[in-house]
Amino acid sequence: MSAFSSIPKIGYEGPESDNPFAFRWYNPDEIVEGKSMRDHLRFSVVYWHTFRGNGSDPFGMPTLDRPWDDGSNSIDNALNRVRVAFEFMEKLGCPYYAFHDRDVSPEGASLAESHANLDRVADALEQQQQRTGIKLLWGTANMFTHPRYLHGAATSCNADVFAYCAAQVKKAMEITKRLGGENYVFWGGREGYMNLYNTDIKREIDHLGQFLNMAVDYSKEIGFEGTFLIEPKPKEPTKHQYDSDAAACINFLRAYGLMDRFKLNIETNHATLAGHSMMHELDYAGAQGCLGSIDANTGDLLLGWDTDQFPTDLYLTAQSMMIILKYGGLGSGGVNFDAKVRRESIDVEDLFHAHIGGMDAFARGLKIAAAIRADGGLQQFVDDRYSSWNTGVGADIEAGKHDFNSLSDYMMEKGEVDANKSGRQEYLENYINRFI
Ligand code: XUL
Ligand code: CO
Repeated sequence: MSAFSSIPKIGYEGPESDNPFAFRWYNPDEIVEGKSMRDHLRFSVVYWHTFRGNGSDPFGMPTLDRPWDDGSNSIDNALNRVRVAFEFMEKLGCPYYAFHDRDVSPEGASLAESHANLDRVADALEQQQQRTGIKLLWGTANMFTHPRYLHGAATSCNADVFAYCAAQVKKAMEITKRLGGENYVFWGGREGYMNLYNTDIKREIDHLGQFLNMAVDYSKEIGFEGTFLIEPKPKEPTKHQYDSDAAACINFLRAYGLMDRFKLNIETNHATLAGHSMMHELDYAGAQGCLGSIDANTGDLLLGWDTDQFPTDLYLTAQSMMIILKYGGLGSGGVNFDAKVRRESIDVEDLFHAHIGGMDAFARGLKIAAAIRADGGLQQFVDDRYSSWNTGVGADIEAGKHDFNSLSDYMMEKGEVDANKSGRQEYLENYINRFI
């Protein structure tokens, strides 16, 4: 029985099309900067929102019409969901997906039962991957929903919780490896605090460092070579999460000797919760060699929480793709739609509109970014802006040939700096608008 029989296979029809079930910009085989759109964007559907989201919120009950889901925690329901999920991704033409262990399979009465449930569902995932060619972008472990994580996961004050997490990540990593997952994500939803009076920050962060080093050791033991990704987020559900933004994560990775094994999975709505733009977070991570993957979504400027909306803003996608292209692409990462349809968007059709819109917005962002790069005017402006560093005293400073004494002598003789030039922000904003 098909869950989406009324929906056609989504194909590329071009910008003139008025078919809401077609791509107007995402043309998987189209070559941009020498690579297909499919390979640039590596789109991924998330299991947790798209197949487990039901429209409930802190104030209201489920609203979404998902006729295939009986709402139970049974294995049969989980297996049926796998079938539907792959039918959806096939129709959409999305090459990747991502999941948490507990999205795909139910928590059991014991850890052993949870593991066994995951094994059974992984069999079905593997079969569907083989049937469709759809691949796993990343796996992860949900260490935030169950009450045992109320004080944290690897940073819990309860040592048993740390041990439980080790067992859970061990299993999730094994399953990710088995399914050919290209990355493994750590999002520390409960790795933070609600109150500092009861919190030993030093001990908690040390434990997190120890935990991730154990994960690295185990990946070597089993030969899992996917990229490890930390996903920064500053708050929600806790008041403060230790992986608060790209800079905090990179400092943590350096402090605990994890830089060579980890990159970052940057999420738009998390960037904005941290008081940054997505462009800032991507550029900061890229500059430090840590740009791994993105969770593509957006927030609402008028709401201060993680609304996880599908991205449709062309400035956002163009800026994101400018930075991604600047650092040579996402490597083993992808554009993962960690986004959910609104509670009011109750039909299965809305799942298609949401993903088609996000994919088109990123495809168009890619083309805009490539056009800006091909024109070269922006890069030329930035190069010129820093040209004082290419010769003379600037080049000598960068080459390490100066100290405070020599610079003081230089400036004492010169007396005043060369004149500053305009930053031309308004000119550049107008320039970018020519490509949108
Ligand atoms: C939560 C969030 C997570 C991670 C995976 O805000 O983004 O879904 O992406 O655990
Ligand atoms: Co996310």
